[in-house]
This record gives sequence, structure tokens and C-alpha cells, in this order.
Amino acid sequence: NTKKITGALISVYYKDGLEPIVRKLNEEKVTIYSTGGTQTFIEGLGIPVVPVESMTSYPEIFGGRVKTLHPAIFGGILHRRNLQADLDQAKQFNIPTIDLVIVDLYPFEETVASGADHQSIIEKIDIGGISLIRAAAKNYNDVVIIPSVNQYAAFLEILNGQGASSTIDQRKQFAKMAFMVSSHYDTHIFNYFNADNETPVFKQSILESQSLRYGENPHQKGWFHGDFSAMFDQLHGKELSYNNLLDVDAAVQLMAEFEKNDPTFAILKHNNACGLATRPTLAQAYADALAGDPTSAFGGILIANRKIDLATANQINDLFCEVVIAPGFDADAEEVLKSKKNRILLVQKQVKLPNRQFRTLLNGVLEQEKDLLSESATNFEPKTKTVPTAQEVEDLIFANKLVKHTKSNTIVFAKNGQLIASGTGQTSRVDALKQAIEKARNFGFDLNGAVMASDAFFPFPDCVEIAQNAGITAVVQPGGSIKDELSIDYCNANGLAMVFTGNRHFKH
Ligand code: 93A
Repeated sequence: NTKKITGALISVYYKDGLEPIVRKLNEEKVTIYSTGGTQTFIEGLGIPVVPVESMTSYPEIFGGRVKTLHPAIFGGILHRRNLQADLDQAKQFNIPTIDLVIVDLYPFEETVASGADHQSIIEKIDIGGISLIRAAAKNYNDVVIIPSVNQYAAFLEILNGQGASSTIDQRKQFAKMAFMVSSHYDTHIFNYFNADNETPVFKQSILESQSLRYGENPHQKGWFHGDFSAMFDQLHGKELSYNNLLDVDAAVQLMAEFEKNDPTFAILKHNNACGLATRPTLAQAYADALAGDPTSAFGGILIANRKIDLATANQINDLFCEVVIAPGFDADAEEVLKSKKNRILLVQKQVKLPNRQFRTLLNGVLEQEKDLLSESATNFEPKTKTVPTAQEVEDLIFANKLVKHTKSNTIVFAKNGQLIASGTGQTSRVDALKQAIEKARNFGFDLNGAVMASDAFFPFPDCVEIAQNAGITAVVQPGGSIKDELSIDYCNANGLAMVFTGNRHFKH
């Protein structure tokens, strides 16, 4: 599947880096075709070159706006070498064979950045070059496309290694880079035309777009790029807002941890759980999730891992809440919940969500894999003389799942399958712990026998000491601090059980 290169079309804006490639092609007896400036450059190296004008019988016209846009050139690239009809037509119309295209596009991005005037910027929209790239990439079966200076090194290595030839894998790889170059180029043109910011910048991407009433606040515009209806059936209520969507995402990711549990209900506010409980019935789970923090639950996002029944719906109905998400709703339960006009009811479909996360910052984007690591008892490494009881192990697993979905720094308390309290998004771990203790007491919980989970290690033994004084009997944390021993010593001296997971679960 190796193909020889016999004819090359070279049209590059910046000539840097081209010389070794052209010399090698010449050595290999490849016919070189070229446009004005590139032709002059190659001739300057003392290498023979055929001007495109002699292929098209046209000069460059309209100030260079039309130089390569001609059937002789595009036919030379696009005719299929394995189709006799195409070969016959190429012969009939005197079309040359072009099996290598090297392009370096007009520097559009750079011209915009230089502060040039509008007309100069428009002139830097490359038409012929981008078409050459698309044509050669489309016909990667027969043609090698070098779409920018960034591919010169890889191509030179091929030339030096195997002469003027290419394999199908190499051609396909270059074609991929070609479409990357062309989409990147067009994105910059789009961004320039979208200077008024009226159109969302992701609009040209493969995602569907929908404009939202507003962004995080009413004075900010907002859009959602994605297909909401592929994930949820909305049975009732107003249109979801930007903040609703953030909460729905947090709720769905949190509940995925408890998918296989007994009936579990969670209430979220500002992307954090303020209540969560696992119980024999969903109605009980709801009641105990609400008990976790009835104040925060007002205006909250509710999610269940079971179909919502009438008993649960009747209880939910007393609460003002924004969204209720569940795998389904019994007909009578749905009727009850629909009594509030704006209340959003969502049936979650069984679809796999992407495992990547993106976030914009500075002038770029951060990308990472989602934190899909979830610990069970087998991941618990006992660190203390006292080991957790069976119930404590259950609660440690439970609290550790919650900690992963709560903003850092965080501390989570749990007892008998119920979230007792958490400290969320604090700048110090001790503050998160103190917040959790205060909340637990405010809502009338007895912390004796409750367990504690931490998203990251304890740098000092102060956390275990404060927790133990509040009644906590077992602790799960990643470990890994140089002062781990001090926390372990404190637990041993005071009868606390502590296990390490080795896995940190920051959420920023
Ligand atoms: O104005 S264009 O879009 N019209 C064309 O037909 C065309 N063909 C190639 N610009 C065109 N090019 C571009 O010219 C190439 O992408 C390259 O950037 C540049 C090379 O011109 P020269 O060889 O004259 O320096």
C-alpha cells in the first residue's frame, strides 16, 4: 500500500522550513508545481519548478484572489487513481497528477492579532489554500497533504526514510491533521466575525445549541451546548436555567454513586448535597434527606434512584423545590407534583454521559477525565488499633462517596445511611470540619457514633482531635501527609478507627 509521489503542488505563505523538503523532492525526481511567491523561492534554490499558470493557462487574477482555483489543479488532486473513468477523464482534459500538496495558509489569526484594518483582514481569508487542503485530504487514498509548517518535520522524516512515497496510514494521519488545520482556521474566521458576541462560540461545533434565558446571573447571556432531551424527558415545569443545569449535572453524578443502593434520595443546593439518605422506602429516604438540612432544601434540586411513588410525592409537595429528577414517576405521584406550575420534573434516561470534563480559563480550556474512581471496603487500609464496626464501614463508604461530589475543602459526616452534615468549599479543612459540626448540632443530630470522610489528607492531627471531641468514632481519608503518623497516634490514643484509601477526591 505504499504509493510513489510523482507530482507535488507547493503553495506556502511563509517559506521557512521548506528548503530541505524541496531539495529532497527534487532529488527524488518529483515534478514540482507552484504558485507565484513559492515558485520564485524554489527557483532561487536552483530547483526546477512548473508555474501553476502553465497548468491553468490563466495568470493570477484579482490581486491573487484566484491563483489555484482551477479544474486542472483540483482535478489533478481529486481524480481517483483506482477508477478507470477518472483516469480516462484526466487524460482527456490533460490533467496532471498531483499526489502531494504542501500548503501554509494566509496568516489570518496573526493578521487579526496585529491590529490590521478590516479590509486587510478580509484579504487574509485563504480560499485556494484551504480548498487545496480539503481536496487533498478528501483524496487521502491517493494524495499526501501537508497542511501546515507543523507537519514538515514528520514529512521530512518519511522522505528521508522511505524516499518520495507514502503509506495509506501515513496519508490518513496527515488527512486528519489537515481537517484539524482547516477547522481551526475557520474557527478563527468565525470568531472574528462574531466580535459582537451575539452568537455562542461553540455554535459551530458538533454539539446542538440552545440559548438560555440568561447565564449565571440575569445580566449575563447564556447557552447550553448539548442534547438535553437525549438525557431527560421533561414532564413538567419551566425551562431549565443555567444554574439548574449545573445542579442537575451535580445531582446526576452524585446519584450515580448510589445507583445500586436501596432507595436513596438526595437534595442539592449550589451543586452540593445538603441532604442524602438510603432507606427501605423512598418516602423514608426523602424524609431523612430533608432532615439533613431543611433550611437549605428550600429551592433545592431533588434526585431519587427509584421511581417516585405517591407517598414520596405527597411529602415533596410540601417543599418549594426547583427540580425533581428520577428514573420515573408513578402516574398519581406525577399528578401531585404537577400541582406547582413551575416545578421541573425530569425523567432520567439510561444513557452514558461523556467521561471528559472541560472548563475555560485564562485564554484556554482545561480538559480532564472525570473522577470515576469509587472506593469500596476493599480499598480501605486500616491504620489504627481500633477497626471500624460493620455499620461504620458501611457509613464510611457512604460518606466517602459524598465527599467526592462536594466542593473542596470538604468534610462529610454520616450515620446509619444518612448524611448528617458537611462542610463545603472552605479554604481550610478545619473550617470545613467546624462548619459540619455546627450544622449537625443546629439540626439536632447526635454525632456520637457518626463517621467522618475527608476529600484530602489531614496535614495536622487537629482535625481528628476536633472530630473525636464532637463524637466521631471512625474516619476515612486518603492519607499521604508527611504528618500522617500524628493523626494515627491521636486516633490510637483515643480509640478512634481510621482507614486510608490512598485516593484524593478534590473537587474545585
Ligand atoms: O487568495 S487565495 O485564496 N486564492 C488562491 O487561489 C490561492 N491558492 C493558494 N490564496 C491562494 N493560495 C495561498 O497563497 C496559499 O494558501 C498560500 O498561503 C499562498 C502562497 O502564495 P505564493 O506562492 O504566491 O506566495
